[in-house]
Amino acid sequence: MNELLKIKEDALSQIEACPDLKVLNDLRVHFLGKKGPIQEAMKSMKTMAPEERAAFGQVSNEVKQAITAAIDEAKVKLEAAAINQKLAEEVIDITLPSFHVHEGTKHPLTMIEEEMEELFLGMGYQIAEGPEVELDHFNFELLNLPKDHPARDMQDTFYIDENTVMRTHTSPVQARTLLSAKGKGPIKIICPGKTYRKDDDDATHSHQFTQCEGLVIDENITMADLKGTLQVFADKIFGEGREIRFRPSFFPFTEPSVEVDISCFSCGGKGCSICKQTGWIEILGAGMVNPKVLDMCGFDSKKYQGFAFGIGLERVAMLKYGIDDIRHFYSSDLRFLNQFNRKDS
Ligand code: FA5
Repeated sequence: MNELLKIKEDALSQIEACPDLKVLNDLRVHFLGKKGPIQEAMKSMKTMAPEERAAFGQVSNEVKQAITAAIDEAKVKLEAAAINQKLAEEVIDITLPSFHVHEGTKHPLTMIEEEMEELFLGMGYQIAEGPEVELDHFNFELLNLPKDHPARDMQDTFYIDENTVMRTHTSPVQARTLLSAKGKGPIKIICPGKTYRKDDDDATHSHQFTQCEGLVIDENITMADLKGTLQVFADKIFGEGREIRFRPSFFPFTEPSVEVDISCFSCGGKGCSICKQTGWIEILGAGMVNPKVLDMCGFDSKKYQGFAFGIGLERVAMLKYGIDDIRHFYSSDLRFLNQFNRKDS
């Protein structure tokens, strides 16, 4: 019994003097563990008389409980002390000058894209998406460009394999949207997105660029609807008072097809260096959806007609912001990008 009480006294004084949680844990293992002094003392119970054994057992339990309680209490104190010490060490000096955090700006292409989305959503369009790694079937064949069609040369293509390409334009989304509508109009979508062509990079060409496709399908849609829509687009993006004109062109997926020019926003049509003295700037390709495309994509071309257009967004941004080289968009040069702070535009 005396031995037990001595163990208790020894344990309690060591626990009280314990400097940190690690030592406290070592004390717990030592005093309460299987090879500890209490267990050792309890071995003598084997030789005790039953009443003595019961009394000894009771005292040893009390000693264990007292040590456990002292350890728990010390643990709470030491934990609090450790937190306080950590907080004291980590005091924040609020007088230190802060790091300057540079505020990002939106990329000019993102700004144009968002402006267009806002405009067309306001006119009841929906935004469609399609894959950038596209099947030849959607990029060409369903757009009336069968294999070996000479018009395929109009777009120099990155082939992944015989049947898979990096999409050369956003027009495959037309085919995908028509097919998923299962022959039932109306459809009004735009699709902004990345496009790829094996063009050599220069001031006006990039091997990766951005287009925004537009597609409207319904009964009784005419070229006048296309012209009215593009007039609204020109007014909104380039400012009121822009005139637009259609020039005959060719795309296999539209018939008739047009190139669309807007009157020069810089000289108002008189002629300047931006419009190469013509008074007009070409901004997009468009046309009435070729009935063959409608038929191939499950629409009754006798009942439905529609128009489509494809705008090069770098071209629009270059004109709108007076950017002279398309490569600026992809250089990640902060001196260029920081000029486009949305708050000022
Ligand atoms: C097309 O891509 C047609 N899919 C557009 C279309 C859609 C016509 C729907 C009719 C109906 P085009 O190859 O002309 O057309 O390209 C459209 C625009 O993409 C061009 O006016 C130009 O602004 C831009 N573009 C084409 N190639 C490049 C290039 N390498 N770098 C930057 N912009 C380019």
